[in-house]
Amino acid sequence: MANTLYDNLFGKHAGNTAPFLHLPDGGTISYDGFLGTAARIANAITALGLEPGDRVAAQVAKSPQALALYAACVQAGLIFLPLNTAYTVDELSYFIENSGAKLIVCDGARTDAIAPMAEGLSAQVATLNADGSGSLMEQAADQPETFDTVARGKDDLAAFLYTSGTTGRSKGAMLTHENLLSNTEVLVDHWRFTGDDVLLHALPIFHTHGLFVATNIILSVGGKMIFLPKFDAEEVIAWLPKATSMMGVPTFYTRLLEDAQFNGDLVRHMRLFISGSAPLLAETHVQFEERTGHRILERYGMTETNMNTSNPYDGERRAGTVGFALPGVELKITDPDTGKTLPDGEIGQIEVRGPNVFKGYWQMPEKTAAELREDGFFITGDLGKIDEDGYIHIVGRNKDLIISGGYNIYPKEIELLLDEQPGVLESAVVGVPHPDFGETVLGVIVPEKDEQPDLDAIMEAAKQSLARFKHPRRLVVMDALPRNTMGKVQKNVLREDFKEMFATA
Ligand code: MLC
Ligand code: AMP
Repeated sequence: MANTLYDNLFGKHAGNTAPFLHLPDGGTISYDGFLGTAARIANAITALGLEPGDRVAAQVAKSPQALALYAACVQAGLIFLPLNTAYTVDELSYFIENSGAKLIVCDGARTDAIAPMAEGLSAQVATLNADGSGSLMEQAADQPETFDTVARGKDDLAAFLYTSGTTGRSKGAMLTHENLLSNTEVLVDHWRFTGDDVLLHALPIFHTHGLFVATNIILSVGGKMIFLPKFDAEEVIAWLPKATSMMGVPTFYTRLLEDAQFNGDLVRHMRLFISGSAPLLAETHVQFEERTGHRILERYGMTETNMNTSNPYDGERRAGTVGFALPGVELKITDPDTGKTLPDGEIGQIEVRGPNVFKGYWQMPEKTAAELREDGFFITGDLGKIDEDGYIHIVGRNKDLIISGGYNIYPKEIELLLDEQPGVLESAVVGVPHPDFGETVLGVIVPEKDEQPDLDAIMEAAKQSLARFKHPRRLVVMDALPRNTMGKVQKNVLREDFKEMFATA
C-alpha cells in the first residue's frame, strides 16, 4: 500500500544490508536491521490499540531505537510527536493534553513522575531508555519483523512539532507527508547528497534540524550517519575523519573553533558543512574558512516550514546571509502593517509559501489564521531584506523570541512564571549575547513595594516547571522597567543595557 513518506524514505531500503548508522562504540546498524526494528515497534504499538491518526509522544534519549520509533510511526500511519528531553513533567503534560496523545514513550527513570499525569490524560506509557532497553523494546522483541504498511497520502499528517508561542502557550505545528518529503527531495538535490555521503550527526532528533533535515536526507539517498548521542567537541573531532558532511547549529562551529585540535588536516576531505537554526556570526564563518579552507553553507528554516532558503552549493556562500529561496519556495518581504510586498533592500517581515509550509496549528484556528494567510503565505515572524544580489539577510525578529544554542525560548512563558513569585510585581525576560549559546536568558524583576524577592527561591521555582535551557542565566532586580510613552516595555533598552553581561562568560 502506498505511504508517501514511508515508501520514499524507508521502505525502498528493504533487504539492503549496507550500513545506515555508525555508532560511537564502533558498531553499525544496517538499513535492513533498522527497518526490522521499526516494523517490530509498529507491531508493538498497534498491539496496544493505537490506530492510524493517533498521536505518539516520544520524550526519549537519542538512540537507534528512538529513530526506529519515528520510522514505526510513519509506517503505521501514526502521528509522531517528538519532545525535547529537557522538558519537565509540567511542560510535558501540556503537550499530551493538547495533542491528545494516546501513547507516551519516555525514559524508564521518568515513569514514576510521568505515569500519574498520563493516567489522568488517558494516555498509555511505554519506556525506551538511552541504551535501547525498556518496555517498548521488550514488547517489540516478540513481534514480527514485517508490518503491513498503512496507506498514507501526501496530505496526511506525519508529525506534530510543538513550537512555543508569544502568548506562552505552545502550538502543535501539523506537518504532512508531503511537507516533509518535498523538502527532503529539494535539499538532497540542492546540497548534492548521494549514497556515498557519511553525515556526522550530533544534533538532537526531537527537532526539525536533526530529524527532518539531517535524517530524512540521508534516508532518501541511502547514505550513512555517524550517530552520536549529543554534540561533544572531542567526540566530533575523533569522528570527523570518517565523515563527508556535517550539519550543526552555530554553537557546534564556535565550540569546534575553540578546540586547538580542530584543524584543516582533520577536515580537508570533507564535502560540506551546513549551519542553521540560529544566526551564524559572519566572524565565525570567516574564522572557520581561515582554519579549514571550508566555507560553511548557511541555510534558514523553521519548525512550521522546514527549510526555506539556502546559500548556494556552487556559487558564493555569503557570510551573514541565508542565501536564496529554495526551489519551489516563494519568499517575499512585506510591510508588517499593510502586508504589502516591499522593494528589495527594505527591511520587512519574511513570508514564505510552498509545499514545505505546514497545515496549521493543531486545534488553534485563530493562531493559524493569524500567521498563515489564506493565499498560503506563512508569516515567519523573522525580519529580513533582500540585497542587490538577491541574497536574503535575516536582520531581526518581529516576535519576542530568544534562540539559545539553537533552542527557541519564548520570554512570555518565563515572565508568567516570574510574575507569580512572591514579592514580584512584574518582570521582563530578554535575550542577551552569549559567546557559547549565541543568546542567553536574562530575567529582570521589579519587586512589589517594600519587598525583596528571594532570587534563589525564584530560580528553584523555575527549575520545577521549566526545562533547564529556559532558566534565566541571571536574575537582576530593577526599580522599574523602561517603558515607552504607550506604556510598552522597551525590551530593546534592556537588551542594550545588559548586552555586555555575558561577554566573557
Ligand atoms: C543545554 N543547555 C542549554 C542548552 N543546551 N542551555 C541553554 N541553551 C541550550 N541550547 C544546558 C544544559 O542542560 C546544561 O545545564 C548547561 O546548559 C550547559 O550544558 P552544555 O553541556 O554546555 O550543553 P550541551 O549539552 O553541550 O548542549 C549544547 C548544544 C545543544 C548547543 C550542543 O543545546 C544542542 O545540541 N543544540 C541544538 C539544538 C537544535 O537542534 N536546534 C534545532 C531546532 S530546529 P547545567 O545544568 O549542566 O548547567 C530549528 C529549525 C531550523 O530551529 O532552522 O533548523
Ligand atoms: P524553530 O521554531 O525552532 O523552528 O526556529 C525557527 C527560527 O530559527 C526562525 O524563525 C529563525 O528566527 C531562526 N533561524 C533558523 N535558521 C536561521 C538562520 N540561519 N539565521 C538566523 N535565524 C535562523
